[in-house]
Amino acid sequence: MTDDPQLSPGGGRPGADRIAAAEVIVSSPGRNFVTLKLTTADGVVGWGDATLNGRELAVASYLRDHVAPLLIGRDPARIEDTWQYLYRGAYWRRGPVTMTSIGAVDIALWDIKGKVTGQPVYQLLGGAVRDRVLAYTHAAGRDVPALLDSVDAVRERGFEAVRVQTGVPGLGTVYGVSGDAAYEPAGRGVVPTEEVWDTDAYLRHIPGVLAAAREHVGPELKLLHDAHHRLTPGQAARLGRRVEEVDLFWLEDVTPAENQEVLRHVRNHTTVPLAIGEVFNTVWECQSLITEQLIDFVRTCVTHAGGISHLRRIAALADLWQVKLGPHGPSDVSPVALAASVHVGLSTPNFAIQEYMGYPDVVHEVFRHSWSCTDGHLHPGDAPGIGIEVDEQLAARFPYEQAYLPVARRRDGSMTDW
Ligand code: KDG
Ligand code: MG
Repeated sequence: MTDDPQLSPGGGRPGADRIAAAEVIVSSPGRNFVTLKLTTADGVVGWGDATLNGRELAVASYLRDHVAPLLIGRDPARIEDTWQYLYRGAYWRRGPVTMTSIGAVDIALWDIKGKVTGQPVYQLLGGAVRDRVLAYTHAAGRDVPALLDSVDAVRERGFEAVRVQTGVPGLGTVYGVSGDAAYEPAGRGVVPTEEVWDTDAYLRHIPGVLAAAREHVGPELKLLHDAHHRLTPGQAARLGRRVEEVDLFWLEDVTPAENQEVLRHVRNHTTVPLAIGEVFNTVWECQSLITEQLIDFVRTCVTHAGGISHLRRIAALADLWQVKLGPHGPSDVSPVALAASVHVGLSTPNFAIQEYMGYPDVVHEVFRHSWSCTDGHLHPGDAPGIGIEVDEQLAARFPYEQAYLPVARRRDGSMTDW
């Protein structure tokens, strides 16, 4: 700090351009979203996404109780300094709640900088390096015929890349095949529902499913599959080998990868492209996955991994090792975060693909956006900032409803990884 009474927190002199309000909006237009609104004294508004599926209120409290008071009076132009202040200035760092909060602030500050300068954020990030951003969406079915119908429907919408998930014989509900596209399987209620999971049954079934999908679509369509952290390194290595002929674009989250080193076993036994990282919150959680070239794609999300500034830092490290970015973007990542991610996608050389699950109409009405999705490609639009306007009155008509992803137990009743 300084002795000069004219200097305010965040550097510089107090003025009309300082952050005057930091508000957190929790709404549930079909599903829960946490949205940060920063307003400068002269009325410029910046939006950020702070949605953490199933832990929404923890982030809302972190922002309201611990971060908002620190932002008042700060200079919104100092994006990097604010990131460093919130990250290094707190003794308890990292983790999804902290990093999602920092991510929301960072996105909102980039939005303000764009509006103040009259530029879309991708221009401030160095300008477009591509004309549009490749997106993949989801196809799913309880069995193979239903899955192939779903793939056809996605192709008819113009998508060139599709994630394929199916039910498993003998199991009831299975991850990614809930039928409720709006909620990326989640149920309302105070306690999560429980599902039964059987890795052996999955491993017997899935290679045939992926082969059938490839046979059905021919060589060009990009096929992706998410194992959702359910395998050991040995199981993952065997699965990778068995599906090599399918020519997957990626096989996602084969292991939890909390221990990054275990991926080496998978890597040594299969050439199937590996994608990991939607649950990672910082570059340090994917550091050795990248520098040891244990993965091909890093899936960190702009919201959960510290915002635009930190996602760019992860991308920069990944670029040195020919690892590409393929950010998380299901329906629990709000249109605000999607906007931020697409600005990064348009301006980052090693950005490969953006997940895009889409949203029900009401979500588009609450979060009006300049981004668009046409023929399986996204573009952020050219509105200043990230290109989002939130209809706060409409959002207020949809109060928070407690909801959780289901949890999964093995046949013997023990818990399995999400
Ligand atoms: O909140 C959890 C979901 O975002 C997750 O299940 C989605 O794995 C997912 C994906 O790849 O979209
Ligand atoms: Mg996933």
